[in-house]
Amino acid sequence: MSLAQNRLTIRSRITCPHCWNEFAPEESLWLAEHPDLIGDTRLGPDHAIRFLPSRFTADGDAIDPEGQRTTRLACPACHLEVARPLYQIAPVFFSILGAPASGKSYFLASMTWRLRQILPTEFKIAMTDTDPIANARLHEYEEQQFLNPNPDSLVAIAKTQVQGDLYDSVSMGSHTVQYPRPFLFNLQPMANHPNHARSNEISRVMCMYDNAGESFLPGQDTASSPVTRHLALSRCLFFLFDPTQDARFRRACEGKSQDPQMNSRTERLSRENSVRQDTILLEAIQRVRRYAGLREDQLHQRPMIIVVTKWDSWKSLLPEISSETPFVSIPNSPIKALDGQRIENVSNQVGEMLRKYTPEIVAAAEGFASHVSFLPVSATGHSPEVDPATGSFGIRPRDLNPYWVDVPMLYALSRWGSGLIGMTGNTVKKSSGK
Ligand SMILES: Nc1nc2c(ncn2[C@@H]2O[C@H](COP(=O)(O)OP(=O)(O)OP(=O)(O)O)[C@@H](O)[C@H]2O)c(=O)[nH]1
Ligand SMILES: [Mg+2]
Ligand SMILES: [Zn+2]
Repeated sequence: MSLAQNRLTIRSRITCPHCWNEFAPEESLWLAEHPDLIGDTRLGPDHAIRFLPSRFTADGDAIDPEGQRTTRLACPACHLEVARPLYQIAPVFFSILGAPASGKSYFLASMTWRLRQILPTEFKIAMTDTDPIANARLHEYEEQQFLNPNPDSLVAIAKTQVQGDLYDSVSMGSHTVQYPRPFLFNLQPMANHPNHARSNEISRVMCMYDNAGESFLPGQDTASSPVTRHLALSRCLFFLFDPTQDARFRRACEGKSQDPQMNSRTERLSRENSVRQDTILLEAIQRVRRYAGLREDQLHQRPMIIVVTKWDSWKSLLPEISSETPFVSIPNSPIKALDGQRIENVSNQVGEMLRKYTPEIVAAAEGFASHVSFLPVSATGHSPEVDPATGSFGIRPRDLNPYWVDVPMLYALSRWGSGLIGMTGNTVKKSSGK
């Protein structure tokens, strides 16, 4: 088949980042290029026809029924486009879950912005958009927050909706299915990375989603809206726990936090915000068990990181922890390593704090995942203020000062990844080759 004739190394199985169906590369459909070939059975009249080709160019690209050469591929099940790098580089899925307003979208935007800067400079890893169009929403978030031409104006990332332009609708004949748009990044070692020679083996396409908190509530993931099925594929689950939504944390922070989210909530507000965070966590655990076919008593052999968000608002509870970056230089090496000891120390302290105020969260996580860490992050480094124009919270770009927002992902990539990032005691060393 043509794809195999292609000079590129082709993976034997591809996982669709939209519908998570697994397929062989030769089952791929191609997108017609000819302008007359419009109207796809699954995606609708505005989309290029998907077809199984019978003619190919010498380079292994397909030729559409009108004779035009095409390079774009699609999943045979959902017909959505599958970016080319997924045919060559192994994917690694990460799930970000948490209650509405726990800080998922801010975390994602701040994390990807920060990773784009430090992965090349500190760790000699190139991070590029696998598909810039698919990542457009994240670009908007990053630009609004970090490249805003009006750094004094109040801006806000909108609440993530359960439907709309973050989703693709696919017609499956009798019914329509809504899939969340993935955010995809290529992570590849640069020429001066010690494992550059093993690039094929250690590079990854990092794949994440921005779900609405409501989608993690019981009954909200359905056959027609299977928006959280990535949970089962996730290399590491990031559960975002927001202390400002917990009455016990709010009480403990009384008089010690400037953040309006920490103010004791009026009865109306607390009723509106009555999603209990342990409900979200337990429901996510049930879903992973279901999708991954685990028994009730089986530990999931994947790690979970409890990411404790909005650190700026509760940092007075653990004043001895410093928010400086936990990176260390490696002698005679251009790359840094993560300070594993320091990160684990912080994890132990944050874990103890959660055990004190919200023991049910810790118990649920530890009863499920094979390894649980507790990492604090602040996506903004600053409390939001009420925007008089909208009545909702906003932040001034000038005030942004994220801390540790990249640490959970770096830690996951380092501990459970492929050799892209090292950790003290387990640094990335030049391999003897294979
Ligand atoms: N103090 C503080 N507030 C934050 C931080 N990150 C987010 N927030 C606030 O938390 C609120 C919710 O953040 P989002 O990222 O939109 O929450 P979400 O989890 O995406 O919520 P949904 O989209 O509804 O599921 C916003 O009003 C932010 O201003 C942070 O690091 N510190
Ligand atoms: Mg959101
Ligand atoms: Zn698909």
